[in-house]
Amino acid sequence: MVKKYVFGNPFETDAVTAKIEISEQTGGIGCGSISTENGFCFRYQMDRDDVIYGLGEANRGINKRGYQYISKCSDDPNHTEEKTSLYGAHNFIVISGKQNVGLFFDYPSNLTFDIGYTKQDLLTVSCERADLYLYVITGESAYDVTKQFRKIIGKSYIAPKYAFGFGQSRWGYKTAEDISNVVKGYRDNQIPIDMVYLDIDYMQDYKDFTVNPERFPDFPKFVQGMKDQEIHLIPIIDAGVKIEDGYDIYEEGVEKGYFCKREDGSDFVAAVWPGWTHFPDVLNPAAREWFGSKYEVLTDLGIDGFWNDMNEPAIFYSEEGIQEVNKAIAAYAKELEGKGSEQVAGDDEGEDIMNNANALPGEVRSKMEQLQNNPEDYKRFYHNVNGKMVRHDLVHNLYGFNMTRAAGEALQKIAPDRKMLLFSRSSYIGMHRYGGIWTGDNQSWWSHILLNLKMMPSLNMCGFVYTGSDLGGFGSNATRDLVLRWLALGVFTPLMRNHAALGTREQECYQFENIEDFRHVIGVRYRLIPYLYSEFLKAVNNDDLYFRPLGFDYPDDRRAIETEDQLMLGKELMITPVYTQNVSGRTVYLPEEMKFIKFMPDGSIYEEIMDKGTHYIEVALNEVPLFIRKGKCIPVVDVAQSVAQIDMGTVQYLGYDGASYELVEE
Ligand code: MIG
Repeated sequence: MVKKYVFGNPFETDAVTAKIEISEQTGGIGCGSISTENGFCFRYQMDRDDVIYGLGEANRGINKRGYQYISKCSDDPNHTEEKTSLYGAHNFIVISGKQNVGLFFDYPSNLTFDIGYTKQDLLTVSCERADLYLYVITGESAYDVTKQFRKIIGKSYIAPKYAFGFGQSRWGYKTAEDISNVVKGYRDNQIPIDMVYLDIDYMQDYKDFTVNPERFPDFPKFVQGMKDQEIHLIPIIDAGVKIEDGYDIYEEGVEKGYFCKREDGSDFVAAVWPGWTHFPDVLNPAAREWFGSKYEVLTDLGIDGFWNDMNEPAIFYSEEGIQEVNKAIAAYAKELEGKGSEQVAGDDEGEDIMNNANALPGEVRSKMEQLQNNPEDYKRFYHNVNGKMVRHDLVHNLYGFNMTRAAGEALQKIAPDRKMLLFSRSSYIGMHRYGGIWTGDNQSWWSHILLNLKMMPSLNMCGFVYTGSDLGGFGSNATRDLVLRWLALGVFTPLMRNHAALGTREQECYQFENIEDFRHVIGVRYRLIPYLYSEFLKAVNNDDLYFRPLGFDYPDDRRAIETEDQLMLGKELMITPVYTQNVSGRTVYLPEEMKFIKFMPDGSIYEEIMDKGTHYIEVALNEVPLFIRKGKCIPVVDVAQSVAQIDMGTVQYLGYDGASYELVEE
C-alpha cells in the first residue's frame, strides 16, 4: 500500500508518475514520528535487527546502518569511506525487520539521512525546509515494498542491445587516429567490443555539439567507418555552454533567455572545461526542449549514444568567487602597505612572505580553496519554472536529472523507433525513466570493486537499472590483476565500460600481458548477453530488480541478509566476484543448494552442485564464476566479436536438468 503525505509547499520534481491522492496525517504516518517545527525531521527507533536498504548511489554498505548520508549531488572524485555525498540524490529507503516500510522523501535540496550515526539505533531524515512529499509504502517484504515503489516512479529506461556490449573509454583520446588505434587494439586481438567513448577532447574548445575538425577531418565518414566495424562512438556532453561570440548555441541561449540567471536577471557565469560558461536552464521546459534538440547535431552525423557529464552541475569557480579572491588579495595588499615593510617583517605572516614569495595569508588561501563547487555559488543562480524564479540551491539535485531528461525527450522525437544509449553522472529519482547512470570517478582500488558491487542493487531499487562503474578504476594506476578481477564483475553489470583518467596508466585490455585472459573474460560477457539482456528487459518491464541483495530473496536467513559481497541477478543467478588481491579464490555463502559454474579459459565450463552453506571456491584471474539457482537454467551462446554477431543458433542451456528458460527479446 502506498500513501502520500504533503508538508508545506513542495516543489514538483516529477519523480513520481503515479497519481496518488494525498492522505491526512491523522495520528502520524503510521511509522516513526515527524516534526516540522525547525525544518523537517522524521525519526524512527530502529530495532536491533532492522536493516535499512536503499539510497541508490551512496557510499558504504548495502545495509546503510551505521553512518550518515547527505543527498547533495556533488562532483567529488575521491570516494573514500568517510564521504557522505556522491553524484546522485536517491532519497528512497526501506526499513526491513518486523515491519517492512519504504519511505521516499521527494525533496530536491540537501537532505540528511542519519542512520544510526549520531545514536546507534536512531534513524533520522531531516532537511532545512518542511516542504516535501513523503511516500510511505508498506508491504510483506523489502522486495515487495521496493517493487511497489518502482511502480509509482514509472518504467525505467531501456538501453539498446548494443549497449550490453563492452565499451572502452579514456579521458585523453584526442584524434580519429587515437580512436582507430583503440578499435584496432581490440579487433586485432579478437577481444569483443561494441563501443568506444569520446571524452571532452573530441569537441572544438570544449563546446557542446561541436566536433574538432582538425582532430576529426571527416567526422560523418569516420562514424560510418566505425559502424562498418560494428563500433558505436559515444560522445560526452557537458552541462556548461561556452561563452563565445559566434557560437550558435551560446548566442541562441542568450537571446531566448534559456540560461540560468542571477537575481538581477543577468546570465550566471561559471568556469568549467570550456572556460567561462552559462548553464542551460533545464528546469524550464522550453529551455529543456531547446537544449535537447541540439543532440540532433550529433545524431545527424550518425551518433546513437551519449553520456552526460558535469551535471551536478560542477563549477570550477564563478565570477563572484573570483571577485572575492581579488577582494581578499586587495585587502591584504592594503594591509601590507599600511604596515610598512619593517612592521611586516615583525609579524608571522609577513615573515612568511619574506621567506616565500608565494605564501598568501589564510584568508586569501581559504577563499581560493572554496572556489570549486562552492555552496554559495549554488545560491547565486535561478531557474525559471513556469515564470517563477527558483533559486538553484533549493532544487540543486534536479539538474542532472533534467539535463538527461532534455536529451531523453529529444532523442525520442529525433528517432522514435530507435533506441539510443544515454546515461548521466548526476541524477535524482525520475531520471531513471530517461537514461542510466555510471557511478563517476572511482579509483583503481580493490575496495572500489566491492563498492561497485554494493551500489548496484541499491541503484536498481531507485529505478536505475542500466548502470555500471568505471571498470579498472578511473583515478590512480591500475594493475593487470585488478582490471581482470573488476572485469569479471563487469561481465554482469548492464553498463560494461573500462574508463580511466588522463595521466593514469593505460588500462585498455590489450596493454597488458597475456591478452588471451582479457579476451576470455570479455568473451564470457558476450556468451551471456542474450540472458543478461533478457533479464534486463524483464526487470524493466515488470518494475523489478535486475540485481538484488541476498536478503530480498532469502528474507528469513540472517546470514544471507548479512552477506554483502554477493548479489542475486535476475531470477536464475547469484554472482560472487573476487575483489581482493593476491588470492586464488574466495569464500561464498549459499542460502540453498546451487550449481557452481566457472567459465574456464579453454572455453569449457566447469559445473558442480554445492549444498547450502559456506564454501571456499577457487577462481583464477582468468576465470569467471557464477551460481545457478536450484531448478533453474540459463541460455549461453558462443562468443561473438560484437552484439550484432551473436548467433542464437549456438544457444545451449546451462544449469539444472529439466529446467526451462523464457527468453525475452526486444
Ligand atoms: O572534470 O571529461 O566523471 O568520466 O573522463 C573531469 C573528463 C571531467 C569527469 C567524468 C570523467 C571524465 C572527465 N570528467
